[in-house]
Amino acid sequence: MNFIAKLFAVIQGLVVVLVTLSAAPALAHGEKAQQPALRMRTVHWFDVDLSTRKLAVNQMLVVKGSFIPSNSWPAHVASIENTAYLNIGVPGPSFVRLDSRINGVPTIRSSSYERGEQYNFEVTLKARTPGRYHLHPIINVKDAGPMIGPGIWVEVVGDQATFENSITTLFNQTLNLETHGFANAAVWSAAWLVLALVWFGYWLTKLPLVLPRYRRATALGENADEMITTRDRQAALVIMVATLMLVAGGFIYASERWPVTTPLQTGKVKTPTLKMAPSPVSVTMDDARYRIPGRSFRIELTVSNSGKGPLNIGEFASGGLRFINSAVLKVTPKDQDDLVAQDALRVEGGPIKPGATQKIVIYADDAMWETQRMTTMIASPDAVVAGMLFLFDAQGNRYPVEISGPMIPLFGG
Ligand SMILES: [Cu+2]
Repeated sequence: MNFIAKLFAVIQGLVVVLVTLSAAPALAHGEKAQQPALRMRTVHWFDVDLSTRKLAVNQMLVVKGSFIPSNSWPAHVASIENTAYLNIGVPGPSFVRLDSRINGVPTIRSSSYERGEQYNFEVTLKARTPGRYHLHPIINVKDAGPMIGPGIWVEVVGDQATFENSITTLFNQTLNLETHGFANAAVWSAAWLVLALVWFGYWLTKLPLVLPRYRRATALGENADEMITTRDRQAALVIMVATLMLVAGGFIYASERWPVTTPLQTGKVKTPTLKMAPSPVSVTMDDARYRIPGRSFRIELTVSNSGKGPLNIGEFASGGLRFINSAVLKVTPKDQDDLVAQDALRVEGGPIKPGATQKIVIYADDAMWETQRMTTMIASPDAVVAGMLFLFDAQGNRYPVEISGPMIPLFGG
């Protein structure tokens, strides 16, 4: 074997090893792969929950929650303030979506969402295919891609054969959307395939093809058109007339059969922002350091409280990870993949007294930074982090506020 051949053999071996290693059970579907900056500085999701974790085919599932587009949205990522669309990320067509609303507005179409404003969403799904799914709310931002919300496991039981998905049209026809139009699509696909095969078959009769014909065409140079015979032109004419007749005939038939049609609605709707009570909290992030060996985030804040009672910091949430201060807030994980660290937020310098402006230091320490691959943020050329801080008063009222700023990585100590 010469050197090149040996090299190829080694590469081939490596490929086999890599493919075998990657065949371990893959339950996640890429949520960890998204850049930390995209997860921390685009959409802050919270209160996401499902009406049930287990349901049968044909039963309804309501996905509810809130989101706030980040004020620190990266400049190089297309903005949610242009065009965005709320969706549900779930493997395959396992549900059908019957209704979807943001701040009460139906989101059949795209909309745009303002940074720093809160939006409450509610999506109603009907279970279609039995299975166990990791379901995420998603906002697709035009030119930027999907911004993925927290995932929750849901199980669908039953038999897909019993699935019903019928609608009544404005003309009182009942249509079964599982099968409606299928025969039509199949017949048209077959018709075009047959026509294409006839065209292809005609040219196959002119063997030998490809290289011999190419050589002949090259040899003939400017006179290569001589290779096209009168019979070829006649065949082309027949195929062309058949194609045009199919198109025109199909159009005339469809407009006779269905005289009234409404096109799919593709415009944009306007979503009003929520009228929120003025928040008593204002926060600036003075310093943020991520200590790599300790998987520890230390953030210095200046917090002002213009309210009437003391405020405590109960939660810091960033990039889909939730760090809870258990002295203030009790949170039970929804399932084994819920990204909640129930006792991972340490707060120094609180509570924030009414009327006061205080320096606070918070520590969000958990291995999740590493296991959820958030630590690659240290490799970002734009190392700015953002997250939501949730403050609580003595009555249990919650005040969400976004914090953001540059982050400095620490490699030791
Ligand atoms: Cu998932």
